[in-house]
Amino acid sequence: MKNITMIVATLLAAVYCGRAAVPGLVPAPVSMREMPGEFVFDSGVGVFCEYHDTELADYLARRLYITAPSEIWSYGRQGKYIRLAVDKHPDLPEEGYRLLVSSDSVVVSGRDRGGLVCGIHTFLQLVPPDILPADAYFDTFTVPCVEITDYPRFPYRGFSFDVARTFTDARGVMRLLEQMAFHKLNRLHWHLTDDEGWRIELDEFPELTSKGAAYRGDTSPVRNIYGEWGRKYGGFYTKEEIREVVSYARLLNIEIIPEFDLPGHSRAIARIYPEILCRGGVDTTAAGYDMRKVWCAVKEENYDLIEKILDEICDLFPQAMIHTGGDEVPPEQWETCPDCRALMEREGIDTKGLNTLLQNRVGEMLRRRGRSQAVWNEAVDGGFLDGSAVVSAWENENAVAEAVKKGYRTIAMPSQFCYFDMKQSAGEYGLAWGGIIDTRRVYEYEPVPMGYGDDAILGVEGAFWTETLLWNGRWWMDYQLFPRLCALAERMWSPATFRDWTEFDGRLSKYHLPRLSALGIGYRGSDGIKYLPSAPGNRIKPAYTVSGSIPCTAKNPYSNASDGSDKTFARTVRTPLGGDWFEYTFDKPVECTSITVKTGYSAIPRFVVGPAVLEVSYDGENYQTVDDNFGYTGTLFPEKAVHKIRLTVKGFGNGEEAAILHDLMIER
Ligand code: TNX
Repeated sequence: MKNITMIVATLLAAVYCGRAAVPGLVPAPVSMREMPGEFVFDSGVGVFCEYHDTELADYLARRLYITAPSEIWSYGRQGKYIRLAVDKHPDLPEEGYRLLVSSDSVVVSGRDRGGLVCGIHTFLQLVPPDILPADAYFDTFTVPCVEITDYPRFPYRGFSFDVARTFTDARGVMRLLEQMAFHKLNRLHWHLTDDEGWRIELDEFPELTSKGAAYRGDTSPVRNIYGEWGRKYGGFYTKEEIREVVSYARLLNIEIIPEFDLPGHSRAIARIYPEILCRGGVDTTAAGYDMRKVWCAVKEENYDLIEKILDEICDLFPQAMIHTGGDEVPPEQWETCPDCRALMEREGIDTKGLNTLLQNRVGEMLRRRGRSQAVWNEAVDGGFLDGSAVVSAWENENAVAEAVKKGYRTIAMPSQFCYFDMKQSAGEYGLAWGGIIDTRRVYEYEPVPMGYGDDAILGVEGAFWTETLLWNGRWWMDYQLFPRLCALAERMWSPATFRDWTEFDGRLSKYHLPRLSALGIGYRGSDGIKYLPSAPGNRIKPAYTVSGSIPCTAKNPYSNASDGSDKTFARTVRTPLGGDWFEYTFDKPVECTSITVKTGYSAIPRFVVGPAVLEVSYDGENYQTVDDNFGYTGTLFPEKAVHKIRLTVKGFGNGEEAAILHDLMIER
């Protein structure tokens, strides 16, 4: 009998221990033992912490809808409880934690505060997904008894977010922070400046945000790009908002690395201060994609200006690292500047060397302020950058290997695996220059260059560039990030040996995607269908024809906008001007919940129809206005069966040589 018990116990241990038993945590923990029994949460359960800083206890209580105030822990407590602690755990690496769920208590104990935050988020993945929505309320729920010991593979687990190309307000950034913390990411690389926008308010230079580096279109001095002609759009963060974001990030164990991108990608600031350019003349190009401008590397006044900007940035971001760009510096502007050429000749360097030289000066400014510098990999192409610099290696895996070889603290983020503005399959929206990147490709990525150990790199970073976000709308960001970010989080956190795609994919769909849904996060299903928080239902494809006042090209006729394919489009032979019109006529009036009209080229959002008036007709004769400031896309929620939809162009049109129309997106 004893033998049988032993055999059963051994078998159970085999089932409960090790990889096979991991019940759907993402990223997978280093070790987890399931135990019999469960913790039954009821209204008597409170959250306790062991030190006087109760903010994390309050945070967890809020997430679990515990209304009783969090308390400081005292030994000898009776009853059920959740206890948060920071124990030194000398055996665990930084940000490690232990989580013990037994039938009468939950104890999360971090090696440090970061470890505690990671442990709390593991616990939030153990509760039933129903508990996660912001408006959920449950008297009782259960959590399986487990013992977890966990710690990260890399100290730097980052995500880079471009708010310059398409602005996302502070609330949207805080939503991203929550999504990052849920996946144990700990660095937000906040891309705040670029050719297309300057998003950070500075006291010394209020014109940067007030005068138009933050806004485009309408009455702002900077004309529009990315389509929405005539419509004012954009935005910036006030200092107060930045402080709020920084403080929320700190709560969630996320350090923010602000990026002031220079010397390239500087058109927005140069629109306000043209004197920073080599040839100080006013930038007369009205609009267009990717108009890259470069700071003159010689003018001393430029360095004074950079000092002042860094003063304010350092004041707003108390943590150590500041990113100063250095990527994609077009050489022509320096090559044609007599002063820059003289400097290059004197120093015996080319434009790459000049980039490194400039970055070294900027790095020196940061070190004087007690800060460290991060740069894009091009900044170390032209010579030696101070050894303390961190290199964000983005161009390809070779750039990662090179930075490691040169001895820099390196962040691996090759675009071929880590850029979530890339398409997930051939027929979808998104860029493709880095390749088509599906979740499996991300999951199977190995960030450490061949022949090196894990400590050769500081960590890994995912990135979302937003040239295409404006065109596609807000939901698209969720769609591009999830579940690819879950896969990358596993590469950042879980041991290198955990690499079983089938297991991960199963864990994702069985356990983790339901959590994302519960949190209101949209994602791409493996079938390519978008699952959105607002659940638009199924797409239908009723027959209709498209016509207009301008002929289309032979290659891209109107019928391309009604052929049932999102890959084809109709393209007019000339620019649409005020009074031009386009019409979608259904063969039979269609009953549906929504119709989305999409215009413009999908890879780079140009050739939109707007500004225009979008109208609907239910009887085929009379029209009602849906949107009198249509830009590139618009959705109508019809009251009855729709007969026709019309777009009438306003004002000066889109200012480009053509307009592009896509199939309607119709939801049942
Ligand atoms: C390259 S990543 C860039 C960005 C673009 C991105 C688009 C990097 C340092 N430069 O400016 O937004 O490609 O995918």
